[in-house]
Amino acid sequence: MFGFIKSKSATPKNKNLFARLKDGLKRTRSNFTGNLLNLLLNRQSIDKDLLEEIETILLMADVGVDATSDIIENLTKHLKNNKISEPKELIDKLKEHLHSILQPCSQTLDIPKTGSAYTILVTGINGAGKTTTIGKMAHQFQQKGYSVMLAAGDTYRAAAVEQLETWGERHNTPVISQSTGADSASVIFDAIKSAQAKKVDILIADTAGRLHTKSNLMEELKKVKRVMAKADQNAPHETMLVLDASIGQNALNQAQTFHQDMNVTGITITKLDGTAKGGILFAIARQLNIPIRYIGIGEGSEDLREFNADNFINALFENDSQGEAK
Ligand SMILES: Nc1nc2c(ncn2[C@@H]2O[C@H](COP(=O)(O)OP(=O)(O)OP(=O)(O)O)[C@@H](O)[C@H]2O)c(=O)[nH]1
Ligand SMILES: [Mg+2]
Repeated sequence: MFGFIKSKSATPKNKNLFARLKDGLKRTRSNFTGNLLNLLLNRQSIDKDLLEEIETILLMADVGVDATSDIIENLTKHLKNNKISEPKELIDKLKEHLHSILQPCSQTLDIPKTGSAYTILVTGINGAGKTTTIGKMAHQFQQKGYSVMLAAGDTYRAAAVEQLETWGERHNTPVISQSTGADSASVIFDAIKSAQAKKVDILIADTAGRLHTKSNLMEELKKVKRVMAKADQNAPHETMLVLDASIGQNALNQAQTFHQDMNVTGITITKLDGTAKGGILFAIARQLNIPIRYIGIGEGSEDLREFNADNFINALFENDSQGEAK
């Protein structure tokens, strides 16, 4: 039903993963796409209130002002140019447009397995989910056959090093650390040198959480980046920003400031399982056009998913009979 995005025949494992994605997104499904579908399936005729109601649902779901006006404009044109009598005929158009907003940002990390220490610098505000995301990513990369090393670059928060070391022990991943209070840039520099010497495929560096509005802390992060480039002129290969979806539009402000200061090359959006504000992905994609690498839909290792626009849209819209597109 309402599917324009082709689903390949789903294996039981894919079905299970897709069901977990849908379940992880259930609050956004009910608040956002659930409300849209209710409106379009139950309304008998198209009037000017309908577009206003669609607009309100989009704004309430944190899709953001710009993406919402694009969508309403697109629907208005579609209504003008086509003979449409029933609201439900708008569903595919809406789905298609939402998909087209996310599609350019649907780019997974493509890392060569050459033992040349591809470095990922992970940044974001306090509690966004950086350290947890690093632990999950490390596990997934190892499962794909990459060798991984972690750098405990959060030398600020007490127990941050231990938290990363616990993830390291869980999956047998080496962690390079110094004591709390050490210089973050020097820990990460040493880690790059060690990863190069050991011919590790991927080095993931944690950093301390910091508010994007604190300029001294952002300067410190820029210094980390400069020092990394001394160990490898292409490092960091990926500057990843971790954003907590549950803060809605604030995530957009954070992303804009981090991007100005750090030239972010990839985004991970966490905690989608606990929020109805999943529409924030559309706002971020529309506004920043930076690849969304992963989404977090829970606390387990498998609850970090490579972001895929087809799967995300299908999971938001489709009924239980449809499978994963990938
Ligand atoms: N439900 C849910 N919880 C998550 C997700 N990602 C992270 N968390 C939880 O969010 C909390 C904070 O995660 P951390 O990884 O410690 O966050 P951080 O950004 O490293 O925090 P600081 O180091 O203090 O800046 C932890 O309790 C995580 O388990 C997610 O996708 N879903
Ligand atoms: Mg942390």
